[in-house]
Amino acid sequence: MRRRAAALPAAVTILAATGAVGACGGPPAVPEAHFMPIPMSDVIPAPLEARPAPGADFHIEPSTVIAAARSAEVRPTADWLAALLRRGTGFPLPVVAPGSRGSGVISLQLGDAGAALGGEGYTLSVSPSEVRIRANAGAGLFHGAQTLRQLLPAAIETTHAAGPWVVEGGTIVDHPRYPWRAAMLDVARHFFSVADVERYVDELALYKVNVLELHLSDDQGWRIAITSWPRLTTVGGSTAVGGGPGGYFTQAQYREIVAYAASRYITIVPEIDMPGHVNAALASYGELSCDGVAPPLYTGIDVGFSSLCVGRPITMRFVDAVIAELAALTPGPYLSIGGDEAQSTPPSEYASFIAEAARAVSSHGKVPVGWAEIAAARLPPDAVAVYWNIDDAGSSARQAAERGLRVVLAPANHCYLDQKYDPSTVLGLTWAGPISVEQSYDWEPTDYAIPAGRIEGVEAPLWSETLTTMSDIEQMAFPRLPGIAEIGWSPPSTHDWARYRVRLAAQAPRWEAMGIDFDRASGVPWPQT
Ligand code: IFG
Repeated sequence: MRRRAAALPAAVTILAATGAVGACGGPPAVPEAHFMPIPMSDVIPAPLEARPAPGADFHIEPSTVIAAARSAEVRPTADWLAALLRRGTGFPLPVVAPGSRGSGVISLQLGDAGAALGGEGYTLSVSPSEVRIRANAGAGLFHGAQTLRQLLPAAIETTHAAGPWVVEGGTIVDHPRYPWRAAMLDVARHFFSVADVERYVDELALYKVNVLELHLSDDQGWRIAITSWPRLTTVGGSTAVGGGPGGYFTQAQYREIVAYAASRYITIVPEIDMPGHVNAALASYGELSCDGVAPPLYTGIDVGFSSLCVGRPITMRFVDAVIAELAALTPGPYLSIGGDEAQSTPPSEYASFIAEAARAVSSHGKVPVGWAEIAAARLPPDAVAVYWNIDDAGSSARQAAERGLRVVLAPANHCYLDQKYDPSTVLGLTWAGPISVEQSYDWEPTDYAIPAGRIEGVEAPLWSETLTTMSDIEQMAFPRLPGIAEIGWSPPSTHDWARYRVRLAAQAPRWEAMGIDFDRASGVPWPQT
């Protein structure tokens, strides 16, 4: 294991390396305490291939430039990378036309990266004169930039920090194992602001997550304005679990979130949960309830007690109107109809409702997504089923695969970030937990007897019954989310808890620099602060 400079201020580390003064100002430090760049093997998710080239390190200097075309495919990454590096180093780091020569170039190159890399893969080559990220598409350039970011000291996440800014020499060839590497955020039980959602998007981007499902409606709240059904938000969005003020996204705010996520190559999948989990909608429009009476707003955390009145004409008019408006606001290809825990919907009517709602999604140009129970219904072949309910021992996942659906694995006893780490965790639920960091990492999508060709990827849901702030989100998502992102991206051969826990611990200085309120959960050798 190559020694790595501890999280000392870089200047002190440099002095220690020269032996001029000891790391703490005392007698000269032991000679091997030389400045060491972050090793490629530390990157999370683990890259497909990483070949360090000792001594071929690249130094970002005041004279360094970023060479990138101004095309739509390249500009989001060039602008994002320039902003990060300028803020961290204080250097000008101008973005210049590609092909610029001279030393100290960070170049983003699009095209001819090899078909094996697909649209999300990249190569990263680091030599003393150039850092080169090459990819077939913008997403690959952006993922390469996240790897470059992780190869720089954590101080790059702060403002005008002291260098040196050294990137380990060598080459990385990388592309994801699965196309669907998702997080899910429940903004219905408790509402979160645009700023909170966009901060979470930035945190997801660091680990190459490329899908964020937004759980926009539930019993306790409806969180997206629907023009043709305004009381969904004015009434249905007016409260939350615990009786707080609730809230909702206007359509302009939702568009802002979607655009921000797209600039980080993250696709938003909006979820309107139905036919269950609909008390907020019923409280807004009594005509949607079978007895025609609007139930009171609900601020508890029970599930399974509400249902749309399936089979009634107004119900499908409602469903179609909501899906039509949401599809028009969503540039991504997917729209989720939820479908979970419909315990108050007559079982004989569940499948026909789901089939009709899925047809509405298709008719508005989107691919239906839902929790894996939807596999009971007739669905279009490209539909996506998200497996979560460990109480069915994987049967809903297998049924989805047998019916030709694409299956995303989100087994609640590994992926539900709303579960406590251990009994002492203040936040979180317990029904599928506790979920230690090891428990969240130590599983494989292939553990569920689903044909490999049916596995679309993984998802890490974060339900918000017990969460109210961004800090709460970060305490539950970090440090467990990066491991699920790694399972979705990296080759199974890299999947080793004993080595991963050390790589995970090395992320802590970066989270501290980013101000992420992560939980110093047990089982991980966190650096001493
Ligand atoms: N199950 C419910 C969620 C949420 C969760 C909390 C799904 C698909 C338990 N449905 O997970 O609404 O309450 O862990």
